[in-house]
Amino acid sequence: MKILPFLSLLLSSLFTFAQNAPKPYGATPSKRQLAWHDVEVYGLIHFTPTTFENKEWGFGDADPKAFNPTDFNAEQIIKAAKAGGLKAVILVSKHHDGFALWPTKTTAYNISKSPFRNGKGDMVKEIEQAARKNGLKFGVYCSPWDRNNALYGTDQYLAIYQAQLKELYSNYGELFMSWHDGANGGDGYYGGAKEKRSIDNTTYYDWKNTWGMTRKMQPMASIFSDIGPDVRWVGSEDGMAAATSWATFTPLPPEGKSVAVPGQANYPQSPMGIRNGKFWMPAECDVPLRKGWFYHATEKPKTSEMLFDLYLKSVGYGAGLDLGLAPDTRGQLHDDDVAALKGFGDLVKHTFANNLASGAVAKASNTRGKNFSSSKVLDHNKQTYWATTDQAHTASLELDLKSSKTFDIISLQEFIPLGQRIEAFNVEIFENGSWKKVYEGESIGAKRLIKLEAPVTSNKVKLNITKSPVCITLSEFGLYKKTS
Ligand code: FUL
Ligand code: CA
Repeated sequence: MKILPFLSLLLSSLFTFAQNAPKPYGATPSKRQLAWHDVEVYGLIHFTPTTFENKEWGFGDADPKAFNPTDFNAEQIIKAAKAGGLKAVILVSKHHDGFALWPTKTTAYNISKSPFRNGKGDMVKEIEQAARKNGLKFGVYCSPWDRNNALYGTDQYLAIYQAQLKELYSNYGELFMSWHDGANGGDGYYGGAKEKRSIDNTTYYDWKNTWGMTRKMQPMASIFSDIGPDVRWVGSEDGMAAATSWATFTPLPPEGKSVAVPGQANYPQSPMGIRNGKFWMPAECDVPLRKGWFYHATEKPKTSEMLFDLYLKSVGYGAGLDLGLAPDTRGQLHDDDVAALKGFGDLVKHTFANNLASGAVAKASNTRGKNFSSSKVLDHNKQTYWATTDQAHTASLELDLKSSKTFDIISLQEFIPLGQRIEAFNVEIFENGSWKKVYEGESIGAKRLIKLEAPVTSNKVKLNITKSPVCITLSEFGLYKKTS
């Protein structure tokens, strides 16, 4: 044997051994998207002069003096969010009314013209600091549509908008998200013109270069819009994705148009995503805690049970839950909101505190080897995972729970750094001497929470993966009983 081929054989087998992990499948998440997936539940705070006008969309003509919270308390808002289990907040730093909550150099229509902190305040800073102090991440939403700005609609406005983003990206630390919406153009104050202005949203905001700035200045900020690029809108403001949800997506233009941009896209696929879509682009389910995004005394927050249900239908379908928080005219969250958040946070915390699969023994029909053994689904670590050999595209994983357990939530997680692989599965429980199917589904992804109609009791549970284009990965398999 010649030494060279022998050496290369040796090297390549060593290499395969070290690289024994499955090959990635399809589009995979970036580092910033993986960080976003970890957040799961976050908040979107709306608080501008619009709050004091009791409106949803300020026209852009409110007197800055109207922005006068009687008892603003960033810590109160953040602590309530934290009790709700939110891991981050996004502050609407400028909404469609154009009022900037920080002392920007780009427009006179900003917080320095209000009585807040005698014109010396910076609400973006106060919220940011309170968030960080309490261990929450921070992000911003700066509305591209600006109903106050005299230059809106002209070719001079984009530079103003970009300068606003630049200030927000420079002065408030690392942002976990930069949130951009598609509400564009229409009537407004526009420096007193009080007219209707329309823009061509395919070109006006030059998203390619605008988001180029985001990438450069805030590389860890996931960019949200109707069409991603990092996180896509789920297509409604109801707070839920589709049960079968793919994190992959290819933004498509609406019928009759040639490009997809925020405010103009094809939305029917947004709740479910697109299997084998070009990009990893998970969904964000945004929904206000109350009926509107802004505080209105006549509205009530959703109950904690409703919020838990939305959690199951967003985070539990591999998406993120972005909950709208609306401080009242004091500049605090209403007691009812605080209670709803706390109730929701407790439901999630207590339900998922007790994994009934802990201490079980996992047995798989196929395993890729020691580093990918079935026990990896029970180690409470989503970085470790069970995987099958390259040839095994279907497999079963049985949990011996050692004693009878009663549960009504099944939690499954794929190892998403290698892509979303599984296309069909079912879950069986062992009951009266035979296996009984309790659930059948398609996608798993970052997290799949299955709420059974009624609790079941069993000492053995089996997951059957019945369809996958490639070998299987599974990070975690948990069983829970919802608390009340
Ligand atoms: C939408 C806006 O038009 C609403 O006012 C709100 O800010 C919501 C979160 O996004 O695009
Ligand atoms: Ca694991």
